[in-house]
Amino acid sequence: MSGAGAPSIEVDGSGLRVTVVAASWHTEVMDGLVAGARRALEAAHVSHVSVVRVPGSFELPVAAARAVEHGADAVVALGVVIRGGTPHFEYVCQAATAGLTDVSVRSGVPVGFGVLTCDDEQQALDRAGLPGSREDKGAEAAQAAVATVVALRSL
Ligand code: DLZ
Repeated sequence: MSGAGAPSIEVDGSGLRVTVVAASWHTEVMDGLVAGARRALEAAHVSHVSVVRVPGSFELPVAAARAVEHGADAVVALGVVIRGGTPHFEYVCQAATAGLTDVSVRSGVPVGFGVLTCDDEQQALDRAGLPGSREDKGAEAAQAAVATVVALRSL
């Protein structure tokens, strides 16, 4: 999937409580994603930000569900899954994607999807919001989560 066509999102998230749930595999990329999400939330004036680390992307849905139970207005889910030589990649990606979708749709709480699913580490670094990266997927996921809270409130 290309990053071309991404919208420019500017929203005011003042007063919102946002929880960032972040996996821990692939440290350098994850540090970039978490930092990007923090920058975007600060730019959106979100002052109540908490970050919860879980071991892997497979654990993101249960952490997102708990964040919702604890009153988060939005969740930002961040992870990096790198394809290996076995079908494990597909199972972890599928579980994370389906689980996060389920949490969001069932609860009505937006979950920004910042899980990178890449063929190799370079693809992930290119999207991690680090110096030299072409894209900042942590920031994009945070902006999407906050923008969706605002959009849902207008309905
Ligand atoms: C096991 C595993 C593997 C092989 N690769 C990744 C990965 O690239 N990214 C990631 O976030 N997690 C990976 N995991 C760990 C699983 O997500 C999960 O934490 C374990 O299977 C334990 O439940």
